[in-house]
Amino acid sequence: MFLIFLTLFLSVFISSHADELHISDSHGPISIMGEHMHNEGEVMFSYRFSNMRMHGLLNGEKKIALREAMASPNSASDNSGTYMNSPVEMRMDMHMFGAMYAPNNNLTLMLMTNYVEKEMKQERMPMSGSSRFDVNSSGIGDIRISGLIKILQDNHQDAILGIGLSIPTGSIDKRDVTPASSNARLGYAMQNGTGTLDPFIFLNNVNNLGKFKIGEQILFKTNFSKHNSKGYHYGNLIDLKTWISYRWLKNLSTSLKINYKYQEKMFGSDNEMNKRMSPAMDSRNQGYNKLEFGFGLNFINHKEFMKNNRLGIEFIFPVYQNLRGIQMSDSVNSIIGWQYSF
Ligand SMILES: [Cu+2]
Repeated sequence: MFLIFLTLFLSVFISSHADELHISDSHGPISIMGEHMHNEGEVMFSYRFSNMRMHGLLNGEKKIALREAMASPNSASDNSGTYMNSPVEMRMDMHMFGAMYAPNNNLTLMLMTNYVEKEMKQERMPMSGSSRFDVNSSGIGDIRISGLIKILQDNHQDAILGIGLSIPTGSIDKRDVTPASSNARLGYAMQNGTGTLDPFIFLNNVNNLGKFKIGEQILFKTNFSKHNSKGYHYGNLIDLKTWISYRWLKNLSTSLKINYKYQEKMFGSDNEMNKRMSPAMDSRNQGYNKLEFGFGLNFINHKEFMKNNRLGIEFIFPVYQNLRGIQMSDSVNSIIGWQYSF
């Protein structure tokens, strides 16, 4: 992984002699993928680092205390049993690697993969002394390939149809030490992938109003292969984004993004995850409606040294969360990213 990154970086220094200057707002906020295409023969590499934090619990829309969560019925025992422990907080660091290539002006191919590092803090029920423990997992996530097809492109508007496939390269058998076992399979959120082949389709539109740009993206992701090897699959995902950006300078723009996400419930469950153990192991506690705001900045270097290298930063805040069952509540997600095309 490191070698790939090093190669990318070297290729930047060798080939950074494009004549024209690229413009800051010709790409959308850094958290959005597939919002631009490339000209024939162009290649782009990207790296994004995202740090996501979750803290505390929600039951539906309502805040719920850890002890309350542990006293709630699990879905394993006819609602008569409760949970033995509860998640307290979670941190996820994600390194995202991307490549784009345009074989012609009407088609851009995109490849994305990532490496995740996750940590979840849990608390045991009062009967077990309320002690806390951490579980960790890391590894490669799922790979996403997609094709971006030009629908319309002129001075005022840019419309793209994207069709893609998520390939289950991420592990769904991540394990760690817990008070109950020295080698327990971790909960759904701690796994690195979905375990299923998931096709997705999206429409992206950007309207160009001089220094302002307004964009929309509608994405729908579903599932081909039904249950994965552990007996479950994630439900459909609908992801709606709209953003507005303002170009202050040729090399600097800022953006405001609104993102609505609907994740359907989970189908099936992993038999090795004990639903009595934790809300995080109970497949009933999956799925959500979420609304987020994102504040972003795009910068593009116009100096000779590392010319046309882009830097994007975005901070994403949850505005509304309606979670299915008991789940951890999102707090801030920060993303920083680098992009370079030649
Ligand atoms: Cu690109």
